[in-house]
Amino acid sequence: MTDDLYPSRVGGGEQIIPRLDPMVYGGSPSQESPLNRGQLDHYEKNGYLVFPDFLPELVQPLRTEIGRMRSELAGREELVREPENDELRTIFNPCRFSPQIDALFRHPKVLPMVRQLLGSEVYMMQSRVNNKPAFRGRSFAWHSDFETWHVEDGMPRMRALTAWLMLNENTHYNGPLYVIPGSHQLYVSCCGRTGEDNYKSSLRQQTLGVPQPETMSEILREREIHAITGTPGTLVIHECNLLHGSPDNISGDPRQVVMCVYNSVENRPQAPFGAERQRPQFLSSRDFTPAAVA
Ligand code: 6CS
Ligand code: FE
Repeated sequence: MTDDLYPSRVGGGEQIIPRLDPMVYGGSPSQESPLNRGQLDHYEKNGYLVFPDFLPELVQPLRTEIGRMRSELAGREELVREPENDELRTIFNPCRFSPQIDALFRHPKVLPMVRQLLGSEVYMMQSRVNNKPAFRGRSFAWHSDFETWHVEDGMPRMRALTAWLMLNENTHYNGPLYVIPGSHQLYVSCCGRTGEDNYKSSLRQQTLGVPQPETMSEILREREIHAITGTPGTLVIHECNLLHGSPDNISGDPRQVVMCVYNSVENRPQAPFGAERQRPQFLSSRDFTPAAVA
């Protein structure tokens, strides 16, 4: 077992500790590289990249696929409901149930960028549809994805990212993703301990791995919150340790995005660093086959 470089939920108090990993793993970009120096610098500094109008032609077919999965998967544990009502919040592992969603995340415009940022072959660790219905879609608390993947899934290092596609307009009002640019450069070691099957409640409402208001105030003293907005077909990539969250959707417009987490094949999870058992495969795949372009 490797050392725990990022202890969290191990019974101590909450503290900010340094990041020990690079943010961009690929070396200098060449003429053929999908991402140029300016884009790599933006990712390194801010922790995310936005590609407007990236794959607009896929939006309608993917929305149709999601409609189909909603009914076909009814009753399965991949479907997660909102904390306060019965609306659909998340569909996990859509890549398993939809060849078209699987193809999106192996797309020749997507996969090479991911490999470049992570500097290796990658495997698809988790996929999901996040659904924020009009009026009733609920928030996601501030968190670093990596914190959960480290503590609950055993991901050793920060060498993963999430790519996601907007399936309708993401405005300031319909519960868009909030990010804190630059926050991926520090790590919040959180308090508490992870109970058994924490995921059963955390996917509806996360309480562990959520920094306390005092820590968030400290982080926000020198940083800002940015809402990621865009038209359908916009692609976003965010780094695994970027602090992010999103507010309730009290607007009349739904918000729906489809996401995929890629992890470097050189960063295989091991035993969880802060939980008794690994989470199920629909949350953290143990199929480490390098993703191939479709
Ligand atoms: O559980 C996960 O893998 C992801 N979902 C949530 C709500 N928080 C942590 C992580 O981003
Ligand atoms: Fe997240």
